[in-house]
Amino acid sequence: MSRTVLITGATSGFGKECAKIFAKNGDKVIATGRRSEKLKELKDELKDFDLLTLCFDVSDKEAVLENIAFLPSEYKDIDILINSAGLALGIGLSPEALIDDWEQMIDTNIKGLLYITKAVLPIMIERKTGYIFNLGSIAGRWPYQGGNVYGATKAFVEQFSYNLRTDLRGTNIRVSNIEPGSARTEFSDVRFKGDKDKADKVYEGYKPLVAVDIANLIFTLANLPSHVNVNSLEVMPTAQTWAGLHIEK
Ligand code: NDP
Ligand code: 8X3
Repeated sequence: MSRTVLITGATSGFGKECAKIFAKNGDKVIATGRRSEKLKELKDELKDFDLLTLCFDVSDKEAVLENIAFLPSEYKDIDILINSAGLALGIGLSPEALIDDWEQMIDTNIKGLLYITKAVLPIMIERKTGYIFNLGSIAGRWPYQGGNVYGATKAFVEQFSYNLRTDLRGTNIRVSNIEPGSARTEFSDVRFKGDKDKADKVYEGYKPLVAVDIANLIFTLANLPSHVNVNSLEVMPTAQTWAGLHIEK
C-alpha cells in the first residue's frame, strides 16, 4: 500500500536518494529543501511518480508550521518522516571556529529537526502509525578534532531519538537514529564552503559510502514489519575505523 513520506534535505545526498527510492517504489513523496531549482530538477526527474515539492528552510519555525498545516489533503497523512536536512560548517578547532557557523548548525540540525518533528507528530499520533528517521552521525558518538559543535548536534539527535521513542510509548510510532560515517554527498562541499579541492580530499584514497547506500538502508528499515524498531544504525565505509585514544606526551 502506498505511504506518504515527508523528506527534509531532499535536494541532495541521502534525502534526494530517499526521495527517489520511495517514489519509484510507489510511495507518495513530499520532498523539501531550500533550493527551488534543485527541487524542480528532482520533480522533472521523478515526473512519472507521485512527488510534491515544498521549498522552505527547516530552521524557520513559522515556515515549517505553515507548510505542514497547509499540506494538500492528499499528502496530509504522513506515514514516514525522514529528517535528513542538516550540515556541518567548518572543521576548525573550537578556539578558531566561527560562532555563526556553530549557530547555523544548531539552528538546522537541532532546532530545524525539532520544528518538523513537532509539526508532524500530531498527524502520526492521531493515525496511530508512523516512522521517524533522524539522520544522526558517527560524529555524534565518536569525537574527532574539529567535530566540536557538529558532533554535539548529532549527539543531540541521538539522545532526542531515544527520548522521543520513549515518549511515544503506546502510539505505534517507530523512531530510528541513522548514524552514517563518511559519505560522498554535498556534505563536505558545504562544510568547506565551496572549496572543492578540500572537499574532494576527504574522499581520496578509499571508497566512501554514497547516498544510495544510506537510502537503501532506510528503505529496508521502512519495510520491516511494524512490530520491529531499529533504535540506531551505525554505518561506516569498510575502509573507515576508529582512530583510538590520544595521549599528549
Ligand atoms: P548534503 O549536503 O548532500 O544534503 C544536505 C541537505 O540538507 C540538502 O538537501 C540541503 O538542502 C538540506 N538543508 C541544509 N540546511 C537546510 C535548511 N536550513 N533548511 C532546509 N534544508 C536544509 O548532505 P548529506 O545528504 O550527506 O547529509 C544529510 C544528513 O546526513 C545531514 O543531517 C548530515 O549531517 C548527515 N550526515 C552526513 C554524512 C556524510 O558524510 N555525508 C554522514 C553522517 C550524517 P538545501 O541546501 O536545498 O536547503
Ligand atoms: C558526517 C560524518 O565523520 O564527517 O556526519 O563527521 S563525519
